[in-house]
Amino acid sequence: MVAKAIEIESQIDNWLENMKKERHLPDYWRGSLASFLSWDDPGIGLLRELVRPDHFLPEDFLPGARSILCFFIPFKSWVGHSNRPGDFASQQWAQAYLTTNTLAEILGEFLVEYLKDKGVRAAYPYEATVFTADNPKSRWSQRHLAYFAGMGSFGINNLLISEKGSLGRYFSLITDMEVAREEKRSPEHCLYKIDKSCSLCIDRCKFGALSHEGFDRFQCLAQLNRNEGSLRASVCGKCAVGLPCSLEVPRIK
Ligand code: B12
Repeated sequence: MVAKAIEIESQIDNWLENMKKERHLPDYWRGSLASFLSWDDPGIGLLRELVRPDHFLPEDFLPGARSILCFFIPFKSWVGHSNRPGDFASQQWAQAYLTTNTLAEILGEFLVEYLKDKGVRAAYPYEATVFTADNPKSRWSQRHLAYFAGMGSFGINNLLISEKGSLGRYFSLITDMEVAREEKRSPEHCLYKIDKSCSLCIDRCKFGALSHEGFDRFQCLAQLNRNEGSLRASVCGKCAVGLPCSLEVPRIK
């Protein structure tokens, strides 16, 4: 392996630090997490069942694909705290979302060049952000890929809880670098799934999207659209902030 996950993490962190200085950005991010997933991991075959029948396969982005580099850019606690009060998302939450999404594409191009210098071909899945209001599911699910790369477990709020919590954003690259085929699966991190000792995220959703009956993605999308009206960003995040799983793996009581 010519590039290790820990090496990629430091490349991401240095790049974000330079961007922050160059563009005088607020201090949004904690240190990133990265993990590689082998192209022939059984999880990849499941994506067309778990997400949507036309989910992309690695080679759709890169002929000769051999691995997926998944990475998580976690937000600092103040970003989450800013979003606690009220029913509408905070300006800071919206800005952190927009800035991180915009930079992620440029970061992706930087990593593609970085890997190219090491003789590795890579591609950035720009289509990952595309979905329609009638079917709010992507053809490249960053969480499910990161799950199969062992980066975390799903909370009852559908968010992937990494070792640095769920507060942040997941991205990925497809590469032709061979990686060890090992089934990495994270231990369970959601307290509700462990012993039903927490369902705060459900209490926090006031919009009929998240309940003990399940998740209504259309109710959720409707609230995101309401926020977009005032914040110019399709966000909410009330089910993600100020929770035991937001910033770390929750400790079992
Ligand atoms: C479409 C979309 C939406 C839709 C639908 C959300 C959803 N849960 O699917 C809407 C518009 C409603 C939405 C809302 C939000 N989103 Co959104 N969204 C996406 C997008 C573009 C695609 C998601 C997708 O394809 N979903 C597919 C369906 C199938 O996912 P699912 O129903 O949650 O999957 C469940 C099943 O698979 C189930 N399951 C059942 N059996 C099995 C078996 C196995 C083995 C497994 C693994 C799973 C499984 O477990 C999963 C979780 O419950 C991704 C970016 C990307 N390209 O991945 C961001 C993404 C999921 N969103 C994100 C965020 C943060 C939000 C919001 C908080 C808004 C905000 N930013 O303020 C809310 C939270 C909604 C919620 N609580 O689920 C983040 C989540 C980060 C994290 N820590 O997990 C993502 C990953 C963006 C990013 N780049 O980081 N979003």
